Amino acid sequence: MKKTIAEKVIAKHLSQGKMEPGEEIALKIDHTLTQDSTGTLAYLEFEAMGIPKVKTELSLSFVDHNMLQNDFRNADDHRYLQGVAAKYGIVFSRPGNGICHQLYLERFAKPNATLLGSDSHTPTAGGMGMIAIGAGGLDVAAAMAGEPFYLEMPSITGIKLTGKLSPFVSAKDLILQILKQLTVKGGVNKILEYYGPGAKTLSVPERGTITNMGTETGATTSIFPSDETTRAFLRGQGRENQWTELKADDGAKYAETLDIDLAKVEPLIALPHSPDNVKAVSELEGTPVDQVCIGSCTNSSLRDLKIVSALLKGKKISENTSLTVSAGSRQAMQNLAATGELEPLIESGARILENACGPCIGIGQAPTSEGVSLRTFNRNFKGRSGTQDAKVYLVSPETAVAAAITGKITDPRKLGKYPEIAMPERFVLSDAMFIYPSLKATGKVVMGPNIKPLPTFQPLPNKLTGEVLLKVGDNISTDDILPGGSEIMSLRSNIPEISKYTFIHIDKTFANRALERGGGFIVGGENYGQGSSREHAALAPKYLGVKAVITKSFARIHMANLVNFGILPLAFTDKHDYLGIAQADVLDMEFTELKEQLCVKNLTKGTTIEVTLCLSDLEKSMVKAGGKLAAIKAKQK
Ligand code: MIC
Ligand code: SF4
Repeated sequence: MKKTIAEKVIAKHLSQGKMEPGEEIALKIDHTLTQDSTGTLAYLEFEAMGIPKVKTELSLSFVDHNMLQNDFRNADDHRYLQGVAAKYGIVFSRPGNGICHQLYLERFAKPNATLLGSDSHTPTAGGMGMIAIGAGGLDVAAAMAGEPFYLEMPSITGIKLTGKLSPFVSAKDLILQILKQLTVKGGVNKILEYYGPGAKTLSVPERGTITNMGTETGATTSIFPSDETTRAFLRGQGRENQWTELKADDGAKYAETLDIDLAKVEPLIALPHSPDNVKAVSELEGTPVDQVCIGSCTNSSLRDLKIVSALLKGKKISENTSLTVSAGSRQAMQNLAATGELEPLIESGARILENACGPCIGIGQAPTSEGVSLRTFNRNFKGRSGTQDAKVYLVSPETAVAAAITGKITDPRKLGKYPEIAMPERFVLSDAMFIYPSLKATGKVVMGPNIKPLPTFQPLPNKLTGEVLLKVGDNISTDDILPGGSEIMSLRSNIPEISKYTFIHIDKTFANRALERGGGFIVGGENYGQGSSREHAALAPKYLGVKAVITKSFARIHMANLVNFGILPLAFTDKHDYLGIAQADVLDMEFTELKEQLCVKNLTKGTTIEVTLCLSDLEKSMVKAGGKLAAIKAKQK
């Protein structure tokens, strides 16, 4: 059979199942990645599994999200993570080293391998020809324990690129164009595979920008071929020996294809409050801009910083606009400094932040009330910046600089001549901020007072009764379910405390009501749980007693997280039934077996509706046991 590149990597790692779209498959995982804000739970879960050392080829623990140390809590998390890494054989990336996805791409990604990460933007490494998938912490913990990763075999969309991007148009504009076409749910259960002559014109970091934001389409992952460009990047990183070629067989078939002529892509911008709300920058020209933020795992590579530096050279930022720049890694920052290209940033008035996620997840730099903020990031969900009424737009680094200089949304093509930037043949390399575990090390694991034990849950009863605690609309993100920001995120290791913030910006009475009523149901629209991989968005509702979530459809990672924590993910068999349920209705369901079709009685309205439970036998057994951890423990007994 002629294979696409995704099929080749999957075939090499397939430990169960058939590579047919919709079939459950199990993949051997070579590498795992965690970051601090999902990592503490992932490692508590891993520790509960009782495995002495990780069983993967390589496992990495990064600290990049909760970087503010306003009190002991985040610092204690960092200390816990460092101790766990040393004890269990995990490479630890110290706070300040940079953002997990950027660092992983630079130092560890290699073609033809698999990566599972407890962060939804793990597919960034697809820019290196990997199958890199985001998942909940528990799935990553299971992979560290040597378990394969189970998923639905996605269908493969081929995206054929021809031509070359024009001056002032970059990879971000291309992925925004794709998002406009596919929307935030168009990629669910798909792999976006890039090919064609246009793909060759894109550098590895540019490919990383595209695969990073493929996540916003809901795609399982995105992948580029591994070619001479990949090889040159690895050579520059002193890792050419890890290069292997990866290309699709001639005549390989895609389930569907998109054709994009790169020369026709223009500067684009995603409007508040969704990454797929895309328009041409030229349509919004003149809108005053209060803040510009450059960075995040989407646009913080050396390539991006160099173009920003070249465009800012000799210029000052507008006095009405604040500009922040956060490099994706210490390496990118060091290389920028080595060639004197950091200077124009400082000279221009940019505020240079730590190499971390920072403003992307509301850790500092919240915009002014009703402020307009242009960001090179990947998500602009309402309130994510830390200011509920701010208007966040997503743009390329080129468009970001144009706004920082002029103080308003400006087509970057007006900035004059597009500068040529030279990428180093050999990067300045320093791995000093990685701590490699030694074979003998045991590591001292210290838990601060904010790190609470994982809650345990009972098996699912055969009768579920309760109130609809909340009814929400389409595209509810995990940021809506359990928001980011420094205050709430400092509680990531403390489920009882963080659960108080569940749905806080949608309905601040939710947590109390759920506890008072002894739990209940949530009703949602399409693409429920889009966005991040944070399992807290499932674990906190579970802690509050949520028994089932009934929606028109789910986002992939969140649905897996619900299953992992024993919440039934049910879909309306007939989507019109969504209209027949109201908040506060009392629902009742009884079953002897978890069948694909189940009945839900609405005791308030006196109606009965059918819902679909689309789970494999393995997943059903996990929900029944009260979650994945309970199922693993039951197996060990
Ligand atoms: C995000 O971008 O939303 C995050 C913060 O990186 C999350 C992970 C988390 O919630 O800790 C993600 O993308 O998975
Ligand atoms: Fe960090 Fe933002 Fe990337 Fe999430 S999307 S990993 S918060 S930079």
